[in-house]
Amino acid sequence: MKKTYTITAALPYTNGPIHIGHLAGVYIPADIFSRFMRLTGNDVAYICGSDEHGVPITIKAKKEGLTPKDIVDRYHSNIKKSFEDFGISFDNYSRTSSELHHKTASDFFLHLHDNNFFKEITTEQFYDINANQFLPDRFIVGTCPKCNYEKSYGDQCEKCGTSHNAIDLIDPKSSITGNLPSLKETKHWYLKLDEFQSFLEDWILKKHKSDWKANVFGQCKSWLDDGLKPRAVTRDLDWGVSVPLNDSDGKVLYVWFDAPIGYISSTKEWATNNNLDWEKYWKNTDTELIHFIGKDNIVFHCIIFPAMLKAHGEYILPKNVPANEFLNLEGAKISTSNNWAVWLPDYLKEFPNKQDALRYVLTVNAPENKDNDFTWKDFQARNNNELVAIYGNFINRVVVLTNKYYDGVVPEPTELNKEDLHVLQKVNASVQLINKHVEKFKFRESCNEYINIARHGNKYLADQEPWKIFKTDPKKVNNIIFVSLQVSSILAIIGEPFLPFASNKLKRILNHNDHNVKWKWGNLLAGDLLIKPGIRINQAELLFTKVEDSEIEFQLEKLRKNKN
Ligand code: B3M
Ligand code: ZN
Repeated sequence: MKKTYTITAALPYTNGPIHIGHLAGVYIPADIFSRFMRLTGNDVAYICGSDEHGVPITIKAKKEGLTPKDIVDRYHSNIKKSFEDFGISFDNYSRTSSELHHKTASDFFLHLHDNNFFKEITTEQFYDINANQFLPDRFIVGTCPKCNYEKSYGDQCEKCGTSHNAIDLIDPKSSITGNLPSLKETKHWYLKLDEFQSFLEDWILKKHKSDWKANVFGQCKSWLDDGLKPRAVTRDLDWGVSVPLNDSDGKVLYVWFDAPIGYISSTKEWATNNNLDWEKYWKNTDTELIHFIGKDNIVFHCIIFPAMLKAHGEYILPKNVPANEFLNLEGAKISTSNNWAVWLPDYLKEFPNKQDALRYVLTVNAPENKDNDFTWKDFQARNNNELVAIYGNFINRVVVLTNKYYDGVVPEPTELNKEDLHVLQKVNASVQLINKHVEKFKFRESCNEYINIARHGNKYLADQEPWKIFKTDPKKVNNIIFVSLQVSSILAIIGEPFLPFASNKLKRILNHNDHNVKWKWGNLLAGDLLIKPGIRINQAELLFTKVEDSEIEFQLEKLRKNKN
């Protein structure tokens, strides 16, 4: 049955380019899911945008002697382009500095304010006398009270993922001047999270124990077990959405209050541009809202944002939040500040036209249930041994033989034999499995199953050896090529979520568009033919090319240099 999906991918901070960790953790899984749901006939809004507020941006601007606006303008375009380059198929990519977002976030805050969901509390906060400003969140660095990591931020420890109050850090220092901060009184608005304790317990612990991933459920449970407390949703900063109240000079909304509302404003922007009703995607209880995020964002998407949505009263809550763990690079944590990363703009320069290779390796090696490691050797092996040697080789053989024996015209089959039917059955089973895995957010397994289809086809062709019997048994060869072309067509169609560039190329080679080849999510054996006899296909083109040893050596050398 056709469903409506609102699929969100975490809004990246616009303080640097995108790296492979971002792609593997959030944007590729969300893209596979979105493309797959569109392919199977659902109504999809795949929503994202730049997260342009918050301390990381201000810090970067200070470091470079620029304004926050300069920084977000630079990286918004840089990031947007990377997503386009890698085929991330957002329906809308917006930004939180937009007027529409400021208004949406402001109105949301006011609505909660007017309905008495905030408490005004005056406390002492860290203040840097030399810099003449308060030090919220990342403006404070100190030792994490939970795991003892020495560079924990005021709001969250990047090592253990705990989020805390700056006051609780051991040995706090200003990240602007390095000074020991002093304390100064200030008033803020706190969301009364404690009032949502029992609602959230009921919703998460009772209703989502079995369908949310164990890592997500576990983090939620530990938050709820600790007991929720009111949480400040405003900050003393000059960059962000201004607090829309009278006595609030110099205060903005906390970035984690406004950013998730960015999903809503991005949806509004898209709907307006396309003459659609945005409310269908956020207020209709039949719509499935799915948030794709990294594990450090779990509490914000599973506890705080749902509490905000519930408090507002008109919104649906997420059906699932399939958060991933982290991707490491060559055995070490990816780090922007240590330049230990593979940046997408660099990758594209060094491996032009190899976006699918990266998408593939990041999918089959995704940190779905535990942190995982990206190595250049593994990248090379998977590209050369799987994409080139199995998938590419199969397609190349089929297309070359079709051109050689039939002048490119799909042959008419006669009765299929046991082997022919067997390979079609196997492909059919793989297709069903892919469907099942994607619905359960198991993208590694679904992508492996996808390559299994090419594996089945490749083995079938190698076993049948049509090139040996073309003269003696032409009827049998007709069947072999016909069956192989059906398998190739399935690969082109169902490969679109995983390897969109190869899929497009293959559709062109097989002339799918000219012949309006469409696929019902049905049974290949029940006569859902994909490519009919008589259709003329095009000449072979390579779908994938090898990665050479020298290219891998170059990447490793680049990393080695960064280490020193
Ligand atoms: N910008 C945090 C991050 O990149 C953040 C996500 C916002 S999603 C609403 O980890
Ligand atoms: Zn920690």
